[in-house]
Amino acid sequence: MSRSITLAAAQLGPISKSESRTSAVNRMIALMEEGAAKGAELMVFPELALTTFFPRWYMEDQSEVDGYFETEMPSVETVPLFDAAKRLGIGFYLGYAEKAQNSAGETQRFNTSILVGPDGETLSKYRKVHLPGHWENEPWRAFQHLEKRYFESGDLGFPVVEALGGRIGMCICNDRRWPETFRMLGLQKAELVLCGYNTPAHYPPAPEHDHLQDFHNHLVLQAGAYQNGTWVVGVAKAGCEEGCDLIGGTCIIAPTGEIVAQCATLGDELAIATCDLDRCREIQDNIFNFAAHRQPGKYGLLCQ
Ligand code: ING
Repeated sequence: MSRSITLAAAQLGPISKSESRTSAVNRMIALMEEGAAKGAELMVFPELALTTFFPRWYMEDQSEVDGYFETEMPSVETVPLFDAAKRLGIGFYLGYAEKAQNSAGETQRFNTSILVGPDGETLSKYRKVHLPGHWENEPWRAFQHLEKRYFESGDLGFPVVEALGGRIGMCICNDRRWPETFRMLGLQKAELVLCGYNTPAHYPPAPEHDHLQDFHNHLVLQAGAYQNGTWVVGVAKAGCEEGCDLIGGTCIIAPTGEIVAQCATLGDELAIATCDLDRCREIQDNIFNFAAHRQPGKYGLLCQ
């Protein structure tokens, strides 16, 4: 009996600066309803899925910045999404900006994702480790990328949880570009890695690479899947959002590295596939059998 799970990669088109969280949630519920009708058991939404990608702007007023953060989850505006998930018996991955208090009472801000089960309970939380971009306003850029200014690097590691019949890990956007991300999950024998992203088509520090953004997106997702023998779901916030073109390329990738489903538009769209988690064994027991072939003793401290 195979351990199959039907996944819905739920791409979102642009979310404008003026669009309410309720509007974004309603769009996600519509996608969840569509996914449920097509047999989906797990919905994967993008990074920072409740608001526009606000790190594209320089803000000095902390209260303005904090307007993009959630202080609780579920929040008032996201309760309907959790309720829909329970009603439909569907789990979901959601990316959002998290404002939290640590044990010392200090405020912390993270670029966060959660995995929520079909009963509406949060099963896992991940906080983005690799924060791209810069700290201060750089007027030469067509748009800013101030994640380093608005977030702290994640402090929860790279958790893999047993859920929905498999071993599930999460990452967020720029994390997918770093092989360490997928290897940290692969060393825990992840079978499914969920990754939301907001990726501009234009990369100001190296515009000569702009035409490669879609290629690089699939390159890193497919490599991460193959080199760790895991299913990977990459989900975009796509389209022209407040004048900034974001790539699409939402896809579901098999442990072999093959793309088995992908979105064709830059709007709200599902890519759906039924994924046999036992197919991870084809890779994890053979070409990337870490116990048999990997040589951590030979990698030295440079690999720490
Ligand atoms: N966005 C981009 C990403 O890593 C980026 C930042 C774009 C880095 C293009 C390099 C090239 O996909 C986020 N949110 O991390």
